[in-house]
Parts: sequence; C-alpha cells; structure tokens
Amino acid sequence: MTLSISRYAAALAGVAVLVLAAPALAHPTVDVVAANWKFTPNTIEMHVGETTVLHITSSGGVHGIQSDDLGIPQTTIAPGKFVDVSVTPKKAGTYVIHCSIPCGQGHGDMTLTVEVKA
Ligand SMILES: [Cu+2]
Repeated sequence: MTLSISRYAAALAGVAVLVLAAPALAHPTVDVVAANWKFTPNTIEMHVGETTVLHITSSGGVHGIQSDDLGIPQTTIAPGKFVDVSVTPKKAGTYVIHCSIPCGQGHGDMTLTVEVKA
C-alpha cells in the first residue's frame, strides 16, 4: 500500500518535471498524415485563441490544405517531407478543409475537419 502510493507520487512528480521543462513557447503539436485519399486523423480539436502546430506529411500522393477561415495558406503536402503549419483559430465552429490539390479518384471526399472549441 505505502509502496504503491509512493510510486504514484513519484509518477506525479515526473509529470510535473516534464511540464516545467517544456519550453514556454512550445505549442501543442498534432501529427497529420495525408494519403490517397484521407487525412489521419481526419478530425482535430483546437481552441479559440490557442495556437496549434500541425506537423504534416504524406504517406502517398501529393495533397494540400488551405483555409481562409482558419488562416491556413495553400500548403503542399508531399511524400517524405514534413511541413509545419501554425493555426490560431479566431472563432469557434466546425471547419471542413478539403484537400486543396487534385489528387485523383478520392480527392472530392478527402477532408480534414477542425473542431474549434471556445
Ligand atoms: Cu486531393
């Protein structure tokens, strides 16, 4: 009993150290992988006024994202390359981003949904 409590305390202390050690300017990062013909994950949650970095690559095919509403410039996603896009949503809502580069058969249904919470 005593042992498990002290292990728990040690685990908590470890978490606290990790949080304190994080650089003050680090933003939450979400990995996104584009492929033929989907984004994984295909739904991402963000918060109004908070910057999230999308760390994006493609595992197959050239794709793209772009959103005027979310302030995302036209961004090409190519296989084997990583691109970081910082997004700071201004308004709550559900934003459906369509793949911005014609990529074949499933292009029309290739979407990334961003749920922005207040
Ligand atoms: Cu496409």
